Amino acid sequence: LVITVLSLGLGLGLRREKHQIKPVFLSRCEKFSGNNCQKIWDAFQQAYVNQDPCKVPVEAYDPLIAAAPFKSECNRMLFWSKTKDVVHDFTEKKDCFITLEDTLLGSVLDGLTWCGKEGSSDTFTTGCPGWTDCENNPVRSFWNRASAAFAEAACGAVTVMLNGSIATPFHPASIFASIEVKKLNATRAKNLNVVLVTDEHIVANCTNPSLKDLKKELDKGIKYNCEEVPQSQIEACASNPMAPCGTCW
Ligand code: C8R
Repeated sequence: LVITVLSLGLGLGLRREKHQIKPVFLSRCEKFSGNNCQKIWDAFQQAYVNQDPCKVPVEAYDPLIAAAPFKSECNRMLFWSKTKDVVHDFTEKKDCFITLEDTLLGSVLDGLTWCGKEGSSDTFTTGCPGWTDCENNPVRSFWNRASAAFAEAACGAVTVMLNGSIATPFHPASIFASIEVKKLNATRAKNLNVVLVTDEHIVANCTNPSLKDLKKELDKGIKYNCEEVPQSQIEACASNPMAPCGTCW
């Protein structure tokens, strides 16, 4: 019995440990040198602890963004919508582009779920509202706030990988359409290069109506360009260490 109780307790403890967000946050954060990760954690937590998890506004993360601001990486910033896997396969293999997940805050929080509760100073990772359960949930407000700050920092030629296998590659409800495009500023960003990633089933090409909307929504002065690129070509480029960034596909 003693052994059973002990191993049960240990099992539960380990399981609880697995769901703890703070050690994950800190260890991912420490990979970026020159930061005070405890201070960044504190700024993160204050956004949502002790609050109704459906009432966390995007501004709640302002102190977090201030604690770990985005650097402008001219000509290297890459946005995406519905192309996460191909984009990160590419950025992992080749040092050409910076996505939000390559920054401290993006990499620390990628794939995580968190929320608080009124009357508690804890962080929870289960029982949190889903993306569409309520608009002002802690995870959605974070990505909205971080995406806005990341897009505001964009300069020079900006690239976005969109999905040519869906009917509306530039979807109004996406973060790219609803937040990032609106934050691209012509005094900083000079070009928007759309890479429409296609597979055997091309559903949308560069003449897609949603892309006309994208072009129209751009701040005047930002030059628009669109190219259709097969996913296989992007993968081949990612796997070729000799291929230069500019003329990779
Ligand atoms: N961005 C948004 N959402 C992000 C994200 C990110 O960097 N990183 C993660 N893990 N997520 P989508 P979109 C999660 O619909 O809406 C930035 C969020 O939990 O394919 O246009 C990034 O800079 C969210 O549920 O794309 C990029 O340019 C989905 O992934 C756009 O916004 C959003 O995936 C992508 O947002």
